[in-house]
Amino acid sequence: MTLPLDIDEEIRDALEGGRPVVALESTIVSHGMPYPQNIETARSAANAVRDEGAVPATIAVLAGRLTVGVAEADLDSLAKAGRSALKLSRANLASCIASRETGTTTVAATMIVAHIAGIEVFATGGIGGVHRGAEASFDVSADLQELSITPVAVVCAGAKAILDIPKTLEVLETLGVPVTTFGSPDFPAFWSRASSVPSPSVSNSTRQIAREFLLRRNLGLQGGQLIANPVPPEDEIPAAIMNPLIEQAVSEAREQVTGPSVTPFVLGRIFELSEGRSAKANEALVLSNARLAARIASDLADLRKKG
Ligand code: PSU
Ligand code: MN
Repeated sequence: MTLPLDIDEEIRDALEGGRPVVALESTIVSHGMPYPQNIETARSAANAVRDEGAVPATIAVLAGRLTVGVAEADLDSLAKAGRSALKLSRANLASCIASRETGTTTVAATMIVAHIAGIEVFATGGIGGVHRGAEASFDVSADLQELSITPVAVVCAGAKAILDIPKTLEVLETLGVPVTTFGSPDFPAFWSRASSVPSPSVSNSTRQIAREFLLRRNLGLQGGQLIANPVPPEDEIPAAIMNPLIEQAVSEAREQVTGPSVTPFVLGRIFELSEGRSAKANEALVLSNARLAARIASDLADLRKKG
């Protein structure tokens, strides 16, 4: 059985010509932000990738077909579907294809599809991780395991404080996933640049990050790497403002939801509780990540050309 895979022509050309391509996920669109901010952010992220000279490739599953480069009209439908869209990760990707359904891809599923298409760099907002209270709930995102299996470099703004950041970094270390923060000593906490948790490694050079990616392939080390890009200073929201809202959202989630619904529920409640205040920061950091990912992809394309 052949895989139902549609790669947009511009993306296919770029990949065949060794030009830089950046994958973008779609669960952030359906489950990460409300409409219409979600579609606006998705559009600006794609434009930000183009501004830096790379080709954007938004990934989803449309009527059972793996789609690399979702067209504007389809992306708009996914944005409007919101949380009624299927949220796809490693566990349910194949069943969505088998039943010819439509779904949006999380970080884990986007990495899998990007790798199949030959895309090595991916930009998102925040990754999934170890949830607060995981010692009781065992809720650890499949994103972490995926980073240890699939060779894609993922650029994010750290992890939201809905997660337990020290535990998330511990698990990444156990899994052998390199974590590099771009230009700052702390692993960032999404809305805030600082988390008081030191990053396992720090870099100021996209070229060095690209070189590390290639070396890991040469060493035969499986898995990807995580690049954390702190939110731009002018857009950050102090932890003191966000923390009480996060506490409330997490405690409501504990009483009301389990499983894959936890992250979307908490993200939605934080948006409501902050009355959209967090939205501007969210959009700014996604754009900043898209730009950094495009620069890493360009360096990677360059290094590959030089051999
Ligand atoms: N964190 C965010 N925004 C998001 C997500 C996480 O700040 O949109 C989404 C991503 O798609 C991520 C997924 O891969 O949630 C993780 O879900 P879970 O914790 O159920 O693995
Ligand atoms: Mn979970």
